[in-house]
Amino acid sequence: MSETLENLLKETRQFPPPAALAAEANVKADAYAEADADRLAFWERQARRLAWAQDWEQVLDWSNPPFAKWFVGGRLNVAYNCLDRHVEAGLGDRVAIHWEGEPGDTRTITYADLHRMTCQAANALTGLGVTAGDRVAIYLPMIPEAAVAMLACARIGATHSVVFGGFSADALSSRIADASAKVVITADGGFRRGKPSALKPTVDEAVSRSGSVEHVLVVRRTGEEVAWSDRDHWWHETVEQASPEHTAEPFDAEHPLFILYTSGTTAKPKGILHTTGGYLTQTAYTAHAVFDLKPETDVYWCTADIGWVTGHSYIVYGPLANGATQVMYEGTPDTPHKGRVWEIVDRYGVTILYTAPTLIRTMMKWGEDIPAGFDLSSLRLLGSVGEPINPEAWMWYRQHVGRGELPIVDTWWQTETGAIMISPLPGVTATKPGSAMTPLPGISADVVDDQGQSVPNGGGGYLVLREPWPSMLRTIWGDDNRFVETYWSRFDGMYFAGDGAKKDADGHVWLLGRVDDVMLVSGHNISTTEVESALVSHPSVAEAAVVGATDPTTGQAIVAFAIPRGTADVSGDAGEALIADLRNHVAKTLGPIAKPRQIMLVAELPKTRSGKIMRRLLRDVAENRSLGDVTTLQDSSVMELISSGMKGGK
Ligand code: 6R9
Repeated sequence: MSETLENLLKETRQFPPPAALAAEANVKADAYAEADADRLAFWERQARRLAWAQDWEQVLDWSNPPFAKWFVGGRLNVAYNCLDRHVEAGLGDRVAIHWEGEPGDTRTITYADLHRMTCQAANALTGLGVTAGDRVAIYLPMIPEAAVAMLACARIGATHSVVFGGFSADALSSRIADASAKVVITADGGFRRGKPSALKPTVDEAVSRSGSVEHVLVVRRTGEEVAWSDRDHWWHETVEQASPEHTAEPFDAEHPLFILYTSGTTAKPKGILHTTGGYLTQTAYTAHAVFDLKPETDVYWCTADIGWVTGHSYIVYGPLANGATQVMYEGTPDTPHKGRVWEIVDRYGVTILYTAPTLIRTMMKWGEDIPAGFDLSSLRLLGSVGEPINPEAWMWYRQHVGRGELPIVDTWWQTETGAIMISPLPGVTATKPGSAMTPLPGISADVVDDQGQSVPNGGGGYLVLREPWPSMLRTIWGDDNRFVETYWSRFDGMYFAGDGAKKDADGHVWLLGRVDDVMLVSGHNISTTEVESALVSHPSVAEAAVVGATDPTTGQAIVAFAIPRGTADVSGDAGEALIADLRNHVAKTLGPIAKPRQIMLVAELPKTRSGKIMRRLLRDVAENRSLGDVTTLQDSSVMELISSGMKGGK
């Protein structure tokens, strides 16, 4: 990585925070110095945001690295912190969730409601024999019961494992088996793309293959016919009949809260384990600091699915620990029309929107007339997560969603980090389009070279974390060796995130994508992110994915897949002309070495359910191989389209 072309993109635009927001911001510039002066004392103060049944004796036990213990000896209940204490403080009538189903049905759920539903679910799970330490798999659509199920597990100390609704029976059964889940919570189905999409048949198949499941709890959402067996229980006949009285028992700060599987490159997914006290401390703090969350007045909306870590930390735990009011939406952004997201912002007066670059680029493709058709004046802060956000997508977001004035927080983090690690602070940081900027207070991230030496400003290398942080993963479920091997053995004493990054002349961090995706062209390391951003900076391109394909002359050659913007003419000769123009545009922006060998114009790109481009599959196409594992693909028909285009095309 040391050979990375330096500062390929000469991004010079910079936007200071709006003065009014800066003046009232939850967190000011002094937070950095405060945390630098005494990192552990800083996190100890953040832990005081929570209600503890018993204080900790030690902030951090790092005597056996990389196995960390935070807030040693402390005891607390996560659901108590997210619900009971707000109700006890007289906030029971505050709306916790404005929920909207894809067909347009709505529910308004207050903190008192959410508390009651969670207590009932906790009692029902206890009735099914679930006790502290047991694992419960959750396979639900984006309905309030998903949050209730998670909170009910937390309340009784059961460890939840949420699996994306939409993953195959294979993916679900291997996750159930790995965690030996005793109960599965699911629904008959959910609504996606304008029609019911069944879940229960997948659960039936997965459960029949894994021996551990004793009970399946089923929410009725679509009303479609489902097969039934002795181990199945309707949610409305068990949970909704259970007592709403339940006393939350405190658990150890290191009690396992949840397992969340990430797919990784090898076949067996990694069960990332998060625990209680440190996780809730950092998710609560970052929601407060990065989103400047004002629970009395804000209406917050994170568009993530609950099956992604973003849904765990920034729909369920972080916002609810802060007592926030939020929007939750079941369906896809183009059902029944392409303005659905903006219609929801308009209807609920959303003030803070947290979404992914994939959605922003999709909106670019659909054109700015669509957001322009709605009143977005309630918005005051925008966030991005999941992938590097290309500078032009960032500018489009600011211009067409943020009225050319709202701050954008580009938040870098991972399932493994549990909470946001690198991000602007909205009232402090002068942001640069495409940069996640600086590690948050209390976080020590760095960019290092092959030898693990910190690179100077202007240099590129590997992103690492030098010090343990409260919401760090504690291990890979059932596989301590793999935990050490995967994250802690590349560089001595540092956590290796697997991402490439560079520091600009001011020391600000730019993420360059997964190091596995870096291309080696004629001896030069070129990041996929930079070539993609160069393509997206062309006025006719909304979205692009770039891969390195084996090439007899250059080692690897750059192959690009580009989605034209709504307005671009791409038929016949016009398409050929655009491709030629794009190749030259990249060469001009980044240098001739980065000129793609081949560019394909496509309508869609293969993505995971959390919106990440699956470059691995595109590499298979570019190298004429049969496709690898597609179980985490959001829409499998996309690959057929792209493969046939590739064969028929050039
Ligand atoms: C939260 C989440 C983690 C990987 C991570 C990186 C990429 C996430 C990013 C970003 C650049 C950002 N990533 N946020 N890259 N800028 N703001 O996405 O978790 O699904 O585990 O993915 O996503 O490559 O390593 P997860």
